[in-house]
Amino acid sequence: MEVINWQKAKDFEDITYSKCNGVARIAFNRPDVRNAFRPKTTKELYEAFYDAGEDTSIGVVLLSAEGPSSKDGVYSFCSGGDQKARGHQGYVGEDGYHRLNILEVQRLIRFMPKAVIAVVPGWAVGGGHSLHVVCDLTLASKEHAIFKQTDADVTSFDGGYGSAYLAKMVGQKKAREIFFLGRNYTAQEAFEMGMVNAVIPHAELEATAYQWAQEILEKSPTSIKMLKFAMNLTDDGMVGQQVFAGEATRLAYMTDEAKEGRDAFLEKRKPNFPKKWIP
Ligand code: S0N
Repeated sequence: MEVINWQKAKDFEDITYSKCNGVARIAFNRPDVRNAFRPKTTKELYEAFYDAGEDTSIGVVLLSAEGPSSKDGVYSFCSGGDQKARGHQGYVGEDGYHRLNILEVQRLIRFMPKAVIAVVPGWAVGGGHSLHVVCDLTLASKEHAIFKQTDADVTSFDGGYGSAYLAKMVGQKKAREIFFLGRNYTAQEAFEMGMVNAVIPHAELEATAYQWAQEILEKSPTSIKMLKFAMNLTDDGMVGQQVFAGEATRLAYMTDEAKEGRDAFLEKRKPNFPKKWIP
């Protein structure tokens, strides 16, 4: 298997961010609190995802996690919103404002024109569970991954992609069971429900995720982008249509018609479009 030579892309406190051969790896780095996210974490996630989205040398993003915990050796992907950063109005940042912005991170993942793979080495809980749901693919550790929804235990719930989109993925009854009972599910159970793409031996998880990314990178970038947006479209309503249609417009710019439309305006004349109505 290829040696993966991750290069640090930027220093952060709550996450790590690195790149290698067309792949960006963004990883939670608060293993002692099961990789819970606080406002600082979501700010850093947003910045890293935005950078990966803009970087034309990057085609696939892995959302993973560092670990295990130095306290007890337990692995986690993410345990959602940091309950210690929660005041009575919501999650509080270092600046004293109540905002978490995890939903903005979700939207970046959802609308970025690149495949995003959740790499789940351990606990995926609460808002951490929702993040794996919103990623395009999920790979999970056979030995350590556990999927669980505690939103209804702590009254900090995701009524968007984390629940409603999950129901489209695993079915209404199963999604309601996951949220209403808050049970633990193994990687194999999550695979059988249809919310995990593959169950991977823990020692091979990261290398396998990188390998899946390399396979995707061999495909046509425009096809991957358009397929992702097409699959999102019906669930995302008018915004889904806007995102897909924006790419259709971009493709239309490349036609002779678009060139003629622009040139006619600039030359102050009537456009003379090619008289071909291709069916
Ligand atoms: C993950 C769990 C199941 C692991 O259990 P385990 O292995 O028994 O470990 P613990 O002993 O419980 O934990 C080890 C240490 O880690 C700390 N810790 C764990 N999770 C968190 C957390 N989420 N926040 C803060 N600390 C955490 C423990 O405290 C412990 O520390 P020490 O050693 O110091 O005692 C288990 O830990 C668990 O259930 N965790 C809580 C999971 C949870 O309820 N998460 C929140 C769920 N809700 C969300 O995430 C909502 C997200 C959100 O923000 C949102 C979503 C949609 C719309 C809007 C919003 C929004 O609010 O903006």
